[in-house]
Amino acid sequence: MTKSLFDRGKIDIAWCPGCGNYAILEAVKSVLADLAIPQKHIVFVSGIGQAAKLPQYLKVHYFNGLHGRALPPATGIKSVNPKLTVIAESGDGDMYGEGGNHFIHCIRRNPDITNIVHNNMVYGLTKGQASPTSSLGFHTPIQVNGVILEPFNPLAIAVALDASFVARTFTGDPTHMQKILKLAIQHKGYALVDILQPCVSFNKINTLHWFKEHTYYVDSSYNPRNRSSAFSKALEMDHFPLGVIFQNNRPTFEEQLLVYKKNKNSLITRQHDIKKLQELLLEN
Ligand SMILES: Cc1ncc(C[n+]2csc(CCOP(=O)(O)OP(=O)(O)O)c2C)c(N)n1
Ligand code: SF4
Ligand SMILES: [Mg+2]
Repeated sequence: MTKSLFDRGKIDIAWCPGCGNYAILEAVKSVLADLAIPQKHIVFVSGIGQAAKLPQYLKVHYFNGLHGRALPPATGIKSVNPKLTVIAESGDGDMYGEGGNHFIHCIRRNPDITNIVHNNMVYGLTKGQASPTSSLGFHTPIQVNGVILEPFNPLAIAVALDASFVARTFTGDPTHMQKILKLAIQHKGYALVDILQPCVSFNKINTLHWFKEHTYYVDSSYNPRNRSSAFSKALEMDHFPLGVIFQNNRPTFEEQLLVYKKNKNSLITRQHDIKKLQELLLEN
């Protein structure tokens, strides 16, 4: 499969020149092509923001939901049709702020979906307010004296909740980004990929150069199956570790659903008893 299959041809892309989102879009296309998943079996779900526009620029099925609400429909879509590859993609504000509650409970449920978060440490679309991952002291037109809160740590939260796959990568290294995205999509269970992404227009602190200086790769001796060391790794915020931070093989949400215990056929393929459904709706 070639990457160009996912191109939408001549379309307007509403991202600023130099934005890290372009590198993510190209990496996503390459990985989908490499994995050779039929396009009709791929569904993207996103919320609101610059990052959340990514599925609009891909030739796949997608559902664009409310701000911070990508994970519930992604979980639902995967549950009724487990054959699909479901990818929920949005920004740090959308996933960790407005969608923070869904982020937590989606990790607990462990649906077999991939969660890609473009972490530019700012609200890009609304022109530069602080996001949950903005650094302490980060100045914005709203936080005029600098952010007074410690940044939210998505990786530490995910490891603490026993997420089944937790990884971080960076738009400055497309090869690494592709490797991590591929592993995440192939992983069975919820897979978080936090992608450090520069916002060239509204974050003049966490630039491409800054990310290069403040990241390092976990080495080959690192064991992502050890939860205690994964938690220590996730807590490192001065220099962000890049790579697979944590991985386990706990049962997925779909596997645990009663409707699939005796009958493995996906819900989407089953005959529905409309009469029974109507009775149920009328009763309540
Ligand atoms: C309920 C609701 N609250 C607020 C907004 C305004 N809003 C739109 S995008 C956004 C933040 C997006 O930030 P992020 O998810 O980090 O995406 P980025 O634009 O940085 O890629 C906000 C606050 C909205 N659209 N809906
Ligand atoms: S505002 Fe920032 S995140 Fe949004 S497109 Fe421009 S550079 Fe990218
Ligand atoms: Mg953002």
